[in-house]
Amino acid sequence: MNAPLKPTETDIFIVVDVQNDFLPGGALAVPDGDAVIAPINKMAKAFRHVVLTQDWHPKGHASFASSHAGKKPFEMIELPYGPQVLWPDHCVQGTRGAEIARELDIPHAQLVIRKGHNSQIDSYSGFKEADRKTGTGLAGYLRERGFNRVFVAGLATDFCVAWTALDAKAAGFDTYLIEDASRAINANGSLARALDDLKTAGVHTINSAQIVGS
Ligand code: VGL
Ligand code: ZN
Repeated sequence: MNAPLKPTETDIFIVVDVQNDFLPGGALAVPDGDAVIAPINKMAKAFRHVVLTQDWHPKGHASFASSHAGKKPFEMIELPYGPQVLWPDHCVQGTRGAEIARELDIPHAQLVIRKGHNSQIDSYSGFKEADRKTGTGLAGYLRERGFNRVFVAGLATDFCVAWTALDAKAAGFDTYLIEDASRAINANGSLARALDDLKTAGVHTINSAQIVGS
């Protein structure tokens, strides 16, 4: 197959949260999570411009079940900004689990956006925290660099990848989520919901073959 979406100078590839804790054996392992690495490495070679995101929580973060007496991972609570899924402790700043996977082969990545560092606010999106107010600066960075199209892949499809793609679209970028280069947690129907939200928002869902051929 040819590659109808061949990357150009004004395209950016955002690789979301490919970190040890989201890979097999990690604290919040995404099923089949390591399957994203080969297609992401292949795609990244086709892009001149790549940004990484890194989930980066302080110890005792409000999204950790362990921070709330009597609560277990995957239960919901209400935080001041709205409903929050509770997670196992993961991606704690400075730990091995928080490191970007060594197998990721993208030496030309230009920026690493760390997110979720506010102890009281989660941040699935690489653009905006879960209070939906506090920005990370990524939209301004991408605009100043003159990018038009945003391609998003990584972990997990139904949380950080989807929220990042939705916020890219809301910020005015033509946005593509690469499904075969992403994997989902899929807790309580979250994948179907995320795919529905992406469709409604006008985010294109594609496969990596449309970018790199097959
Ligand atoms: C993520 C849950 C909690 C993700 C991060 O990267 O999708 N999910 N923190
Ligand atoms: Zn997190």
